[in-house]
Amino acid sequence: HSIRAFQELSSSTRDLMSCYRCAIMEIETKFRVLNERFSLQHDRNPIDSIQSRLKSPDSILDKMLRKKLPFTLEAIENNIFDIAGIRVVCSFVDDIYMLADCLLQQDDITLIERKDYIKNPKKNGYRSLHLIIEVPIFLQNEKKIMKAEVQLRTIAMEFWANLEHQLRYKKDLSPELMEQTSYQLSECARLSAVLDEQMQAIRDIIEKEEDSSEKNDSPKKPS
Ligand code: 0O2
Repeated sequence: HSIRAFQELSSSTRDLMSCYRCAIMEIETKFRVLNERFSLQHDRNPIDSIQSRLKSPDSILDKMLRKKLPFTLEAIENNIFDIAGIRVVCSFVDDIYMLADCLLQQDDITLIERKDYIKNPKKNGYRSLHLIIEVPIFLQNEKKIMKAEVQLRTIAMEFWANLEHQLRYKKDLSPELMEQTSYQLSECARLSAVLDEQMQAIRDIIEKEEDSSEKNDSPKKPS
């Protein structure tokens, strides 16, 4: 019944979904530009990969039902903020915060909500920085403000989240095995956080060394 209700909105739903796709394009471009400029200055890419997705109708409907919302486009736009989802995977934790700050400094971006699951991981060990933002899109004759969810995470966080997501759907496990795997997953999350910390520490040492050798190499003023 609910799927039919959703489909009956078809033409305006398609229009709304197209607007979310445009928002994804805008935000992806912003991150590509930041990556390009950073790599020019620092000779390395802060972004490993960008993956985007439009939330599926089923998943939107699930969320509407969970939140007991009416099936109207207005209710979707005003309550479901992750229809446009952009995931930015970085090599280092510092790059996550640097990119988030650069994005939020842009004068067409408005921050609606920030959830820092890196500083405050979820109970199961999930880590990522989530930003709900508003971005303008420019259509033929109008400007529309769209909401989107940006998830920023390291390669290690992405690896863990993907595996955890796969395993969460294996529902035929016995309660004992469930408990054991939950414990093991939280251990893996802890190890992945240690890995991130150590990789960051190594990079910091290397960059410091490069900075000081650049200073030493720069031509000295004649005395
Ligand atoms: P999908 O398939 O990515 O769309 P809210 O959106 O605020 O109503 P919630 O769940 O509090 O609901 O939002 P939150 O905490 O910001 O998390 C939303 C998204 O983060 C999820 O989207 C996942 O992509 C990711 N996420 C959050 N917690 C976990 C976790 O424990 N494990 C993994 N693997 N991913 C997580 P969806 O809608 O669940 O799925």
